[in-house]
Amino acid sequence: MSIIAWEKGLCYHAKMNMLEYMPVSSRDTRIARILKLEQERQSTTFNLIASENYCSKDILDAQGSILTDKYAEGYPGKRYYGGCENVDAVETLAINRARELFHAEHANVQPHSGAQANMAVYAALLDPGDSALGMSLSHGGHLTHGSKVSFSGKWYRFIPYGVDPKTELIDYDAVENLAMKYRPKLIVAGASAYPRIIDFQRFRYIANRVGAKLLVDMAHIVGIIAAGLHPSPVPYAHVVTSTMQKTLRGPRGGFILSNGDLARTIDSAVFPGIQGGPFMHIIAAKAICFFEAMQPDFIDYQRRVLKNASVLASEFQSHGLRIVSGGTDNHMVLVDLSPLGMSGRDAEEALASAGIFVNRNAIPFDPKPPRVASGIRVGTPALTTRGFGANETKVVADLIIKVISHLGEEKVVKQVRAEVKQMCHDFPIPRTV
Ligand code: DSN
Repeated sequence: MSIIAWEKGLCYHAKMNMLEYMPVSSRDTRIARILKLEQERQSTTFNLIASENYCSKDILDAQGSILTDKYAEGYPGKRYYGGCENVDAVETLAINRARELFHAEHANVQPHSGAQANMAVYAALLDPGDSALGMSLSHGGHLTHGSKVSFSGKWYRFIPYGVDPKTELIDYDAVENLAMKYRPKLIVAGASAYPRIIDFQRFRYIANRVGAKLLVDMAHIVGIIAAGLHPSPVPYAHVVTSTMQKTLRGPRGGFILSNGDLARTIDSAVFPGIQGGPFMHIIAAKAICFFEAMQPDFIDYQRRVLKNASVLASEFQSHGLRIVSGGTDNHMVLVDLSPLGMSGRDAEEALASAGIFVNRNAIPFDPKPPRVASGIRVGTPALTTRGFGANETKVVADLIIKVISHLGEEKVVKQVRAEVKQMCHDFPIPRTV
């Protein structure tokens, strides 16, 4: 394929089983080339990063649509700009679909990201200096759940909770004790690297005991919840935040669900509290994403995501790897590499050279710093979108094991890279989902 084709704005992947067209800049050829390289990377490698996925072509198109040109500060019917009748219809659809999908009284679809959704909720429910409980980053929580390097840990007094050292499951008794001791105004449940079901009912019970509000950040498991395959936090939490781009397979962005009585407070915390004009092109893509998540095939997809994760966990275990918490209930597996004398960084880099992308991740009570980490987090949403089933996932597990058990062996890396490429060729990214 020549770069001339790119400069005309179209990319044709003759090697793929499908025609894949990708709009690119006709003038900025440097960016066009980089996009081409990224397309090549995504097409020919395994993506096992638990927070990534491949959205549909409809969602991609909406993100590149003319709605990007429209300012619409405010909310449907209450804007600060003229000409908002069409974007009002888009945002109303997105709101109604989010409410329907998750059985929520109120939805705000404007947060630009999950971090901004959390920021808005804190702005709505807390004053600077107020106390809150959040899961420690080093035990699987998220930066915005009170990490000292994030605004959340700088502006609010977050007290971290974690997992039991033996079971590696959330220690709900310890959470309750911390809540009784510190009487926080807010308890944050939810995680970025926790492979087990979270007991939202128990969290609400604890929140009630101390008169705290409960926020559930369901960003990682949102798609599984939408499919009814993980208990929903909506009946228990006062507020729920999420991203769109992980298991939900949507555009990048965030949203917030809440009880009706918090609707005005949440809305004004998002706009004008922490954001200006909403990204209407992204909100259109969010509406499409909610629509796609209501279709029966989405439930089937999520079942396969879960099945593939459990196949990964048991394959790893059968080869002697230690899996944090002994297994998985969701889309990810956390592998402790310390018994192999290897860091997460070493494994991540070796796997990347074979075309397999995962991320280094701290394991609970990790003695290594986060940039090195003792584990890797391995997720199945993206490869499942590609069409991988249990058989292919077993091969994926075997290839991962092959690379990490032959660290530094160039011949093995080459062999695995060739197998990865072939499987990617056989299972192209289905942008027609
Ligand atoms: N850091 C993202 C993840 O990979 O889980 C979430 O923000």
